[in-house]
Amino acid sequence: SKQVRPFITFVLGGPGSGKGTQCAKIAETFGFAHLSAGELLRKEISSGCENGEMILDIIKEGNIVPSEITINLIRREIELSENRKILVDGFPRTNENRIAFESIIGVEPDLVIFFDCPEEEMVKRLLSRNQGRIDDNIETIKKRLEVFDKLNLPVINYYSSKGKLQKIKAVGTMEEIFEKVYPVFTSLRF
Ligand code: UP5
Ligand code: MG
Repeated sequence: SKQVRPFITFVLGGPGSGKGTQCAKIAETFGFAHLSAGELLRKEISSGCENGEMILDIIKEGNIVPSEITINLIRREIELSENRKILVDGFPRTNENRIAFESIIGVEPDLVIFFDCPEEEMVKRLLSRNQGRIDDNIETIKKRLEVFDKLNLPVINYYSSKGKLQKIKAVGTMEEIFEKVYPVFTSLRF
């Protein structure tokens, strides 16, 4: 029920590291709700809402959307969902995102997963995705990788220092990677 505090897992990793793919498997296997911050932002763009154009301009450049916007979208989804086991895919991107989430939502994640994938593998996957994403071109991919190194790695290091990080080497097939994800969730007690 809604009175129960949600169990929140942040799923992090560079662009194309397989966050979305593995989150779908986790959601299906372990009954989590899958909230992708990037998907929520892309829905805002296609809904033609007042922030849509600004969000589009930011995503096209591989930059980070203001915390307040992303957090409000995530909050709405958490409130709408009956599910108290939540995967937040691709957020927080910056320490500023992280601190804003902690203060607005008032909770810290119970678990943080980091899909660690070599850059050349991520680039290869993104360039062959072919789903018409506005940011899947080599110029924007380079920018996304830079922003990941500069702003997201510090978040990952923070959770590592807090003992919350599960780092998973994200090479091999999707199934091979999920074999490493699986025990992380079977060992949880809700
Ligand atoms: N694929 C997956 N696993 C594979 C494997 N093991 N072997 C071979 N291929 C594999 O996978 C990417 C592609 O690789 C797919 O084609 C897949 O089939 C294949 P996917 O699972 O989609 O990887 P993912 O890590 O989810 O990649 P994504 O491109 O979604 O990551 P990003 O972090 O770049 O994108 P996101 O949607 O999270 O964010 C997009 C933009 O939104 C950001 O750049 C930013 O501008 C903005 N944003 C914010 O501003 N704030 C936020 O909080 C979130 C996003
Ligand atoms: Mg994704």
